[in-house]
Amino acid sequence: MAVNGASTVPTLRSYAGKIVTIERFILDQQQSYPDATGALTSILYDICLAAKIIASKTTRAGLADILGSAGKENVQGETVQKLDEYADQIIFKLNDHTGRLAVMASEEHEGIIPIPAHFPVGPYVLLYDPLDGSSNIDVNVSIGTIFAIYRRKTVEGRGTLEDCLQKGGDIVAAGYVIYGSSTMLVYSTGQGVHGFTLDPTIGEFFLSHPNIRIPDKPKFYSVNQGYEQFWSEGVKRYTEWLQGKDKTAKPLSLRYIGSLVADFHRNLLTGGVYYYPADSKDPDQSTGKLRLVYECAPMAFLAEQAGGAASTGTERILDLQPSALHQRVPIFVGNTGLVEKAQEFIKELD
Ligand code: AHM
Ligand code: MG
Repeated sequence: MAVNGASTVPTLRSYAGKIVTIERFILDQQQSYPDATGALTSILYDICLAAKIIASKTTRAGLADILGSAGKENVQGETVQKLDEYADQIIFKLNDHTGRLAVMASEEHEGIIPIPAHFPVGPYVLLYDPLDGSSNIDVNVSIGTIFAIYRRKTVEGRGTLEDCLQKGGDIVAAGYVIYGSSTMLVYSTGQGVHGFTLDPTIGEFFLSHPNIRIPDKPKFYSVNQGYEQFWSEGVKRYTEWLQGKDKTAKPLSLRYIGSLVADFHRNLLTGGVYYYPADSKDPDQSTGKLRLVYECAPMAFLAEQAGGAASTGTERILDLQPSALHQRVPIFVGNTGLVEKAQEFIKELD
C-alpha cells in the first residue's frame, strides 16, 4: 500500500499510453495476489520464451524445401525435425527442471509427461497443444500454441493423470500464441484477457490488446461447412439461422481458416461464433474433433473471460469433467447470444 493508503497495484487504466512489456504486465498482475509465490508468473515467462523460439522457427518453415523438409535430410546431411515435435520439445524442456510443475501433458503424447525423476516437482500442472493446425504450415496459414495451467490436485509426489484431468472451470491461467502476420500471445489469469504482440527485431512482447472483450455485434460464423451433410438437424438449422435464412436475424459472413487459434482469435476481436459439432462422417468424430483438455477448455476459459461463452451444444464446456486426455467434445464458442442460440436449436431438434 502507498503511504496514503491507496493500492499500488496497477490498474488497466494506468497502462494507457504506456509501453508495457509482457514481463512488466505479468509481474504487475501478480501483485493483486499477496500470497503469490511467483511460480505461476515464472511459468508464464517460460511460455513466452517458448513462443519466441517457436515463432522464430515457424517464420523459417518455408525454407524447409531448400534447406531440407521435415523428416528428410538437409544439405548438411542432418535430419530436420517436424515443427510440431520441435514445439513440443521446446515447451517441455523449458519447464521440466524448474520445480514449478508436478506433471505436464501435451496433445503430441498419448499419456501424461512426468517430470524427470532427477528434477524437483511443484504445485502446478501444464497442459498444451504445441502447434495446433500444423497441417497448415505447408501452405503458410496461421497456426498456434494453446496452453492451460491448473493447480495440482494430488497432495504429494509426482503428478498423476488425475492432476491433468481437471474441469476447465479450475483453470488458473490459459492462453494461446498465434503465429500469423505477427506473433501474438493472448492469455488470462482470470482477470480479463490481454494480448501482446511480439516485436521480432528485439524479441519482446508488448501489451497491444488490453482487456479484450468480444464485440457485442458479431460479424462471422466459422465452421467447416463442407461437412454439413453429416451434421444433426439442430446444427443444420442453427447454421441456416446464422445465415439469416429465417429472416429473424441478420446474416453473418462465413470465415473459416481451419486453424482453431486463428479462427478463435479473429472472432474474439471481431465477434462471432466458431463451432466444430459432432458429425457422422467418422466414428472417431462422433463427439466432435477438438480435444477437451488441450483445445476446448482453454478457449472456453478465454471466451468467458472476454464476456463470451462456450458450450458443447448442451453443456457449458468449463463444467465438463474430462475422462481421458484425448477426449473429444463438440464446441460452440464465441458471443454468448450465438452460443445460446445453438443450444436452443439443439435442444429443440436433436
Ligand atoms: P490438429 O490438432 O490435428 O492440428 O487439428 C485441430 C485443427 C484445428 O486447428 C482446426 O480448427 C480443425 O482441426 C480443423 O479441422 P477440419 O480440417 O476438419 O475443419
Ligand atoms: Mg490441436
